[in-house]
Amino acid sequence: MKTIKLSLAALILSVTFTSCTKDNDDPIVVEENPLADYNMLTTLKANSHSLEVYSDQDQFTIGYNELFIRIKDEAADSYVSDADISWMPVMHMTEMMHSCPKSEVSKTENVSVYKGYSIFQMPGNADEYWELTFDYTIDGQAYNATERIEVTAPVDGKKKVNSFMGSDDTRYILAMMPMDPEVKVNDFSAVLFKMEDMMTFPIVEDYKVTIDPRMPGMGNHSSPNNEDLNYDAASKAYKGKLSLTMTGYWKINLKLMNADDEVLKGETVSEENESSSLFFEIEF
Ligand SMILES: [Cu+2]
Repeated sequence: MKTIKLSLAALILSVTFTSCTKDNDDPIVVEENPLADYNMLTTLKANSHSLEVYSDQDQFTIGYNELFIRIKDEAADSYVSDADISWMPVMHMTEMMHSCPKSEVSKTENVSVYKGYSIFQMPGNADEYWELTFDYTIDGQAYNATERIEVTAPVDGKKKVNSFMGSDDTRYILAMMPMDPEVKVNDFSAVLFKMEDMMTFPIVEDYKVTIDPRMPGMGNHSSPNNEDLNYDAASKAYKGKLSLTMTGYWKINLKLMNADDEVLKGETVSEENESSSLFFEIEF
């Protein structure tokens, strides 16, 4: 993961500049974009503000999207710090509307950059689309902005999110967190939510996700030293280890268990049953 560049160089530059131009009352402050290494996915223009949404990815896709937000005050031509931001993604389908799991929007070490994540469970199409709404407060004044966004299936076509009904008649969403797979024992994380209603998706704590990575193209062999995903309260994610012994296509078979170790979804892989109905995919 990239880190957000602090504008230290810009600060030094502007101080130097100011001291050399005592005649000029209005020194130019050169501000480096702290998100220069990211892609700007969309800009919402409203209330004389531009809300810029950035990501490591080059588009909104189904699954886990880590997003960064900046608010530009168009009149002052500067970025707003100390805003309070909340957001709501809503999918407008032909028969209904629904939201998706998402984090709060929080501040980062750079005062003009805010961040959060959103987990889209399905892509838009010609008749059905996602809309992103921001409610934000600057200096006690409340604003909002809404814009339609394109949410696409991942470029590599691999499954990174599961939306399913558990054996307890609860609908869950389980998403893999982004990782750069390598031939080694990798850190591996996922986030789990339940669908309380169309608009509410709380995090599910203290369940367990077992993993069984297999290479279906090579006799469905597995790998040693995997560790099942257990809930980590600090990060509110499920964490474990994924062992990948070679490059290629891996199907990571999963089972979701509740706190009583009852299986809510997924099956054990065996000679007779080559895969689970709950899985992620990786190809590298
Ligand atoms: Cu939908």
